[in-house]
Amino acid sequence: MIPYGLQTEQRTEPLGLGEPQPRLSWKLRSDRRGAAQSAYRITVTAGGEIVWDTGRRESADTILIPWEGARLRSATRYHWRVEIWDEQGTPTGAAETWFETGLLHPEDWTAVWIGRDPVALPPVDPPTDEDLVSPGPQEAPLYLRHGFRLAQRPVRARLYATARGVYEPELNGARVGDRELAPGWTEYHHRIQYQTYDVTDQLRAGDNSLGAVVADGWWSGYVGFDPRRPARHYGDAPAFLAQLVVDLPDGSQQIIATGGDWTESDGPIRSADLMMGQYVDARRAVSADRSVAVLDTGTGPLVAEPDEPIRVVTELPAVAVDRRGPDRFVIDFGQNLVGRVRLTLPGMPGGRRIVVRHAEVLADGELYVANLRRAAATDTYLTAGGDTETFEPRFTFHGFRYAEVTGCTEAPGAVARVLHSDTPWTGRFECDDPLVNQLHANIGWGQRGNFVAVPTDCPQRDERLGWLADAQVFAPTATRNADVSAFFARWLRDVVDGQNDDGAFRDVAPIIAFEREGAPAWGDAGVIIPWLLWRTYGDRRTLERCFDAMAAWVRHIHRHNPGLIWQHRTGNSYGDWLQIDADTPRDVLATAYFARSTEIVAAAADVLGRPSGEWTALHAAIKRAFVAAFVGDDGSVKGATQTSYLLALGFGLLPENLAGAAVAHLAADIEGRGNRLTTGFVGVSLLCPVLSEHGRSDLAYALLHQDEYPSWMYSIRHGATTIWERWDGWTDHGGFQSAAMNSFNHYSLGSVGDWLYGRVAGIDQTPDSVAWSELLLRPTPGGRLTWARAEQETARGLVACGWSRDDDRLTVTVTVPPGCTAVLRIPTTDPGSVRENDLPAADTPGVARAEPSAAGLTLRLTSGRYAFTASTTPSDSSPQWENACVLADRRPSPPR
Ligand code: RAM
Repeated sequence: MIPYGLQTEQRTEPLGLGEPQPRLSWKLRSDRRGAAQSAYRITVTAGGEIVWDTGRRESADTILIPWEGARLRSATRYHWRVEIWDEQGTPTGAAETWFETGLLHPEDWTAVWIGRDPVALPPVDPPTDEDLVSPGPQEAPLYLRHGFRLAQRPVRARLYATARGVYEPELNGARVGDRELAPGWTEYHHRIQYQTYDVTDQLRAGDNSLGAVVADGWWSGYVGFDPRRPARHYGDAPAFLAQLVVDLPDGSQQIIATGGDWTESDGPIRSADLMMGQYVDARRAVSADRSVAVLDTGTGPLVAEPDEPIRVVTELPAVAVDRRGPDRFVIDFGQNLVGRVRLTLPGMPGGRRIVVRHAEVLADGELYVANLRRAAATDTYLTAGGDTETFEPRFTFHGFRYAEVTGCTEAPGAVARVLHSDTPWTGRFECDDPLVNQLHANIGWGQRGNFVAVPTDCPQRDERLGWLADAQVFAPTATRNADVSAFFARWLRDVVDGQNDDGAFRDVAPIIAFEREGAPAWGDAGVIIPWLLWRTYGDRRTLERCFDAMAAWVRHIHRHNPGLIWQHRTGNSYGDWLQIDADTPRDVLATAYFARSTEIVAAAADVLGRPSGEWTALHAAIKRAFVAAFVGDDGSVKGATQTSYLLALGFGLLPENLAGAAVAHLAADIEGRGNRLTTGFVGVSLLCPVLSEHGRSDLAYALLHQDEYPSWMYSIRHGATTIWERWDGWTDHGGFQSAAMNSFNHYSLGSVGDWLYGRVAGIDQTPDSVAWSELLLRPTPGGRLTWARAEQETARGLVACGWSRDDDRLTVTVTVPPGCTAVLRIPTTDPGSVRENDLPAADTPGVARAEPSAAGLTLRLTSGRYAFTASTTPSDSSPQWENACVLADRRPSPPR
């Protein structure tokens, strides 16, 4: 057994950590059954000295162990090592990693904010949309520079930098690091993140120059669909702040910081905007220097960047370059993606104007851009002239599959550069149905494209906001695909920062355009996601930090709705957004979420050792009020929409004796429509999970395979490579939905991804399990599939589950990480037939218990890899069989 995947504050080797008491984690790997850690020892050194030694601790803990060592110093590299002992007490392995602190104290900073001097260059009129695409006199990006001398080559150098805007640092003319769109987007009034770079190798003895290019970004560019720019959201011009700390061989230290002695100038980038695109005149050099102005800070405090930066993560070559005229080409990258195009242009004279436009789809063979609304998404390049030139825009990103290039008579070389917050990818799902695999791929691409600094609704049009409901319905799926622990923990700070004095979360975070109180299912994300991070990653600290805000949200709803039916202060009350002709009553949806959030606050209070009685009682009272107001004696729920039933069942609001009837109503509605769904953003996340939970995986599979409108497969049949915003984004009967709101890359309806991992392949955890300590493995053969499998790199190690079936034999393979246990359900009508290598399951090493039932065989497993076979009959995936499983599973449990 070995420890691996060591992390500090949920990051691998973070440079510039800001947390004064970081938490240390590792994962475990072993092929041996029953392997478990019985003890660990952490030792930490800095500068050759031991700063923390836990000694041998008899403990199975591996996740987020809080720092108890000496107080951390700024700008210091800490090396840590963990040694572990197995369940026999035998030392079994060790691993090492490091982290480096950033500038931990405000007094560490000597740098000041600098920007364009309004006296040296008086402001011009704010640019119009047209100016951005084809700029007028304004010069948006700042080219900043400062020369300095070093007596010797440094032994170590760190650059700490940030911007009001987005920036790329440069040292001696070369770019520093590989971050894109730093410092990302936060509630800038509350916090602005700085980045740390190791620049030791980019400095030399003698003359050096430190610089940066700074563009508007979220700070002063177009944000959301608010037409104001220069934005009054944050500020009207970009600024920069940097501090270079150089350690010289003689032990001295030299600090170079932004200040009034820096210079500023124009350069080839004439304008750059996240939504509008970039305009470059490659003939222009960085021009004469002007002095800069020292600015006030105008932002919240500087904080270290706590999560993965945005990077160009992958590249896709063009799959087709189609000539459409003497100097016009349409390029297809084969995938709707987020990033930009890198063009390699054949030699041509200087000043040729190359224009690149982007679109997600084609209409009549040409780019369809109406749905981008005011986002011009147009990059313009005036050639320098001469041999081959390369053009790749910066400080902007687009959502596209197709690009149109005009101005060049020979076909350009084209590569799509895909960028997003670089959350480590952790999940894999596969089955034998290529359409289902395509759905899974579409969900993954939706996640990539919309995890850009904050979780956004869409990446292409003039919106790209951190919508809360979208995030909460998709978050469980996101945690399957990638390690989004640090990403969401950071964004939750924006969510909490956005809460108003009355306790209301908002619809979006950071707050742009939507200042109203959050709507039901939107504001509730502020409660649901911290709980999800606790359940998935064991992140108690984030739960603790969010708890008061979570409780304040529930109090806010309660205060304004003392009758416990949430009908007042419902904000924009979007309901089951984008449902299909099945408008769930707003009070049903709202009250269900009120109950849900209250239930989570009660569970969180228990976890944190705070009083929970008030919340438990309130939750019970809301449930009673829900039933009294909305539920009939026959199990019907007001509105009788699929989503009415899904909320009532999924959030456990019905009395036990009515659940079966409600499931029957739900199933009848789906079946009555020829196995079609009507759910919008809110209901869809519960659809397949609730059906499976109530013994109707057969129906969940029917919805999965459905390819008539509305369905997931309908979009795939029409060429979707990402999840669409709307079931009817394009239909045979109506063509395009209204361009006013029709994104082809919105992750919300992709929330079914969680069910693909959790039920189709079968990876879940028991209700009381935290961070996958006790797995619940329920492989669910069904639908057209003959096999499915998934793997997930969890906080404790690799979990896998898969199944395959032929006429009469079912094979189930699972991996349980060291220290974890699993409850594995093998679906068979003949529990006695379950074997591993000819041994009956009960006698298999690592099987702690085998419980046969009408539902199949339930095995309690210790860690290890297993492969069981069972005899199977087609009836093994029938609803009756599943119902037996469901009954066996029933017991009170905290919210999932
Ligand atoms: C749309 C957004 C988002 C949704 C809101 C209500 O504008 O794209 O997905 O949450 O509306």
